Amino acid sequence: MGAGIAAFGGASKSIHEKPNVVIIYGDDVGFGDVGVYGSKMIPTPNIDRLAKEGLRFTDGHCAAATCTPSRFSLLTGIHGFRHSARVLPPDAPLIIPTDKMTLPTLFRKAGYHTGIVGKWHLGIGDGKTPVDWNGDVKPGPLEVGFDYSFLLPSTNDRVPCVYVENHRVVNLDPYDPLYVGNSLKEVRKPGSTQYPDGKTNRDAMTYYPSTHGHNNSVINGIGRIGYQSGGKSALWEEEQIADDFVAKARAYIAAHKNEPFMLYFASQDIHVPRAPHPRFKGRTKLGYRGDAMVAFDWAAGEILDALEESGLTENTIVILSSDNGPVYDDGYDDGTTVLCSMEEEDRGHDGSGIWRGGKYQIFEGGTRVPFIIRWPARIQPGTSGALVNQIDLMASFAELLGVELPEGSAVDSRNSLPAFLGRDPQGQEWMIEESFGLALRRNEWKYTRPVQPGWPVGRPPIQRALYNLHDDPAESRNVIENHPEIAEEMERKLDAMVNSGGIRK
Ligand code: NG6
Ligand code: CA
Repeated sequence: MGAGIAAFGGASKSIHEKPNVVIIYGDDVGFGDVGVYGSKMIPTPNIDRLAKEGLRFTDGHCAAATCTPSRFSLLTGIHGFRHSARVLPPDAPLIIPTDKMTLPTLFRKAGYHTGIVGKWHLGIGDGKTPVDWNGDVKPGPLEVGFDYSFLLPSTNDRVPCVYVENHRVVNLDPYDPLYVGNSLKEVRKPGSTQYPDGKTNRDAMTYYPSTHGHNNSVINGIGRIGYQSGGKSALWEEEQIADDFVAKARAYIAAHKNEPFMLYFASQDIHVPRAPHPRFKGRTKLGYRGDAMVAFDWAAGEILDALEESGLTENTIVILSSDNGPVYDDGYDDGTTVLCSMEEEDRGHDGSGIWRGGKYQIFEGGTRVPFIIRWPARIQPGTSGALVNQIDLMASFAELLGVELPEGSAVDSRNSLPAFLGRDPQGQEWMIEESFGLALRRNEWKYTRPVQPGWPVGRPPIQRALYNLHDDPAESRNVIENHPEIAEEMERKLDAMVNSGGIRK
């Protein structure tokens, strides 16, 4: 059991109680977007408080530099590249295997109630029969271990722009059936509300225009990826999404305060189209993106308050992190690019902090994200430089809760519990970073290599390179010529990790 709960049996009453777990997951929130990680232009008092009361990692990672593979790895303990997990289109089927242990089934096995509120983006449906958006919308989260689910099914820039609670679209009018597809033809059904096509009707994009793509169905004045018809009464209100998710999370916490629970709270902030509630507008000088970050911080604070109101603060593990690094123009002309800088020029705010690059990129900014764990009963507040990754949460929770991970499940997840509890300052020795290619980390070294055969080429294309992050955090000097033996060793190790099929295959 090592550092697990049983090892602490008898010490005090609270130790016998299973801790609740709440994962607060930001979308496209970068390392440099949080006050305690160095942001000066975005106030994040709630996240800063969480960090002060918890353990803040400075080398904490999501598994990949985009959403779907990161979330896939968080919930399965498997690298996205093993399952071709890429950013999914709106009508994609469920990509989480239903026959493997997942993060929520692990918690279920330990006697927990499990809930998800927020963005899913891991597909819905079996891939054989089309999803019936007017009937039972499945298989989805309930089929891979969640007992309760309130979803934004894809992303906020993709259709359908409706919530799904458990198996049903919320507020759907049966006389205005909902259809979702990849072409206008697929969804042109008589009797269902038709939305303007952004390609032929750019004026319909009244919230702000799209810059590239995002010009299929225009809903709430915003062009989306994919086509939808019907479901008018079920449409979410853009500026209300954060409040809707917080209300559902609060209700979930209140309803389950007397049993152990695991809540995965996946905010849509600060993903495009950024549409913070009017009360957040103008709270920063960084426009929609900065204000959306204030909204995310507010939501985190609401969840901390909800835990406190239910008397759960002491024995709840709160993890706050993000699914990938920052991005400015991600398809809408919301003004961000003129207000922020990734690194070209100092405009006072850099979403990836001192790290290079961001979302979609193999540079550190792609996966090195805010990563904070608070557990007042067991974790000493502080800062840790340990190398940790969200993909290792499954094996770490398995260790903590005394659940055995079956062969073939969570094949890439390694026990990092001592690091997560603040007792191991090193963390993992080796760690894969994924984007449109792979990188391997070890101590100060980072080895990157070009795209896997058959993968889309990244922006910018990945080089075979070796960086020393200690001397060169900006990844500006490829020192592969100076240290060919280190690069070769890392390449061999990376090949072995990729080709072995995982540690629990
Ligand atoms: C990209 C979209 C981007 C965003 C991203 C997914 C275009 C041109 N860009 O394909 O706007 O939706 O996918 O973001 O369509 S993520 O955070 O869910 O990975
Ligand atoms: Ca994302």
